[in-house]
Amino acid sequence: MSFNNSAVTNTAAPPSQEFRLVVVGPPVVGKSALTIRLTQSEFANEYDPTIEDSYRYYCTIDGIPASLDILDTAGQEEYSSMRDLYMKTGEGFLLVFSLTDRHTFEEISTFYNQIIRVKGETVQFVPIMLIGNKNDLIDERQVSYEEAVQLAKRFDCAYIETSAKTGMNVNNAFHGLVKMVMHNSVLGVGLENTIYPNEDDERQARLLRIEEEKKAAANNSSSNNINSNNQIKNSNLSNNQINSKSNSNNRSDNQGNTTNQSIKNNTNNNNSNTNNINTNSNNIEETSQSNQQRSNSKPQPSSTKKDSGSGGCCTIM
Ligand SMILES: Nc1nc2c(ncn2[C@@H]2O[C@H](COP(=O)(O)OP(=O)(O)OP(=O)(O)O)[C@@H](O)[C@H]2O)c(=O)[nH]1
Ligand SMILES: [Mg+2]
Repeated sequence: MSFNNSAVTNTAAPPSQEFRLVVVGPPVVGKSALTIRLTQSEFANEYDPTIEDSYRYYCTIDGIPASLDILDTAGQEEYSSMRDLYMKTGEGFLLVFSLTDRHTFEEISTFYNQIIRVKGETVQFVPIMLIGNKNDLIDERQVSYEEAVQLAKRFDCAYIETSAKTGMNVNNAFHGLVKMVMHNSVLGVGLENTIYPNEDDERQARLLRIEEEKKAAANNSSSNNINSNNQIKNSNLSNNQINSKSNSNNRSDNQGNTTNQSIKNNTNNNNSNTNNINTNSNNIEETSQSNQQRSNSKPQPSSTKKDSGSGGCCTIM
């Protein structure tokens, strides 16, 4: 059984916004393995049932220095009494099932319903990333991509397939969830390799924004027009302006070195404007590594337990 109270000491922690994420789901689906892959860039091959572990992870997402307070929870039923508390305090949830175990897929609704029951009392939208883990075990797959996407649509959340073993999409899963918390929305927040609950809405929103940008640029250029030749030139210019504006949205998210100090900044950056869509996605820069110290301790309230890990970065669609 693991109940760790770990601490990581890095240097030069930037002032950061804190996000409280909770990893939930049935036993043996890979919740701990995913968390360890993100925070320590390792694969935990051994199964050590979790009671509750807490991790601190620093990174930069959408240019914002972020401090992730990640709670890795117990899948085992005997610890289910702890769920209400961490669901209350969590801001975003990674809802993990195993692609190789159909039973865990069927069980995930129980966790979802509990999150909605607990969080629904205080918020209208709950940021949730549904995760199908162990996608490296292709031959053992028991849950199809399509039915997982259907479930995500029913939950009105995003879906992503990961492998803690290979590391595939692990950063995207955690960072995508942070973006949902930041924007208080699942649509249009720029998730990578992730299925939106409603792709048509997402596409429509993006097209609308591009149209609006074109109109605005055309208006600007026509007011500067002196003759038709100039209009053509200005129209070309406005197109370039759109491109240049779009390009400026490309991100280069650098992960900083950190300390284990707990920096509490304003976490109420709930921007619900779903038009705030970034359509560019392919600039990623990752710098990382941190010194890590881990120590075991007796169970404590989750809010007092802090671990830490190395940072990473994510891409914007
Ligand atoms: N092949 C493969 N194995 C994985 C993956 N993720 C986790 N595992 C293995 O699955 C087992 C269970 O992983 P854990 O991360 O401990 O599971 P958990 O969900 O934290 O389980 P509880 O703490 O009991 O709730 C371990 O032996 C892991 O090595 C994965 O992506 N691929
Ligand atoms: Mg675990």
